[in-house]
Amino acid sequence: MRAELVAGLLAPQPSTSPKFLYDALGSKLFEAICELPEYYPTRTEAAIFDAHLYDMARAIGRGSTLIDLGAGNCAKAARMFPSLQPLQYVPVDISVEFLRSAVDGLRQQFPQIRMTGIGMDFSTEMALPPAVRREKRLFFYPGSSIGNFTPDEAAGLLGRIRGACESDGGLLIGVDLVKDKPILDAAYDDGLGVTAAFNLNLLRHLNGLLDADFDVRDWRHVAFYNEDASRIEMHLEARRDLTVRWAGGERRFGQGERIHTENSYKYTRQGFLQMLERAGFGAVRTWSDAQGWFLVCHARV
Ligand code: AVI
Repeated sequence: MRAELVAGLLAPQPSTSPKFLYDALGSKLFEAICELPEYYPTRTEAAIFDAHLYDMARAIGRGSTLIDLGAGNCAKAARMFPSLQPLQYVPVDISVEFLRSAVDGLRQQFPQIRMTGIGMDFSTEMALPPAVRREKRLFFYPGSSIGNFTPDEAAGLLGRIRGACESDGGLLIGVDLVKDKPILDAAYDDGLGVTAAFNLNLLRHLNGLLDADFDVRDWRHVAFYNEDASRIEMHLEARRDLTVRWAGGERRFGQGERIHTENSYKYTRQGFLQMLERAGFGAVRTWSDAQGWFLVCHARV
């Protein structure tokens, strides 16, 4: 992790992986982002699920093994239990302790569902233990987190999910769609400055991980929709010439120089359906909101 971070900071165009945005405070700030009026994805996706839950359950069928990728507090999947009635629930997350307490709570509420929590970085591997039923696996990947991967990485992840679906599984996934630039710009640069705090908090996290001396007051949040690349870009920009030091190294940043901290790709409906097809999925059903801002897809093998 250290080597990866230092290599990113020393690159000609410095960058860090978006996973470093999520320390304890970063995760809380992301929860706050989801409450912002400008950040439409969370509430738009939730409204699609609320409106079509039973239609989705009919399309998917009951009695699946529900594998929740990046489960977090497991709340999104738990809302689907009454309609989907899964036989087994398998939340997967890199943050094991957080997952353990969420699953303990859910076990009391839904004693009839077998639950197997897994600590795994599913962006690089999809090794499910034998305790996970092979029949009717339903992978659940809401929140448009697929957008935080490059299209090549996203295609690789979809291919690995397809491989793990076996012969009768599927994928239920949420995807944020291309829309007018001012809406996207505001969603990632809100008036209250919560997204700015989320981005700047990365520097505090790096100070802890690298024993570095970033001063958040020397940096400013920059986020904009890059229409050519179909993605939101988040950066941290140096407010003045400065040198950052960490244990074993340092880098000089000129005023205006940026660290690229996150991309959030936006897809067209057609473009995403093609990606699912290329990954080897067959029939796809989709649900969207009236404005066509967000898409939920169920793809069968
Ligand atoms: C987690 N992910 C889907 C969010 C997004 O919209 O790309 C992360 C985020 N970054 C800034 N605001 C929200």
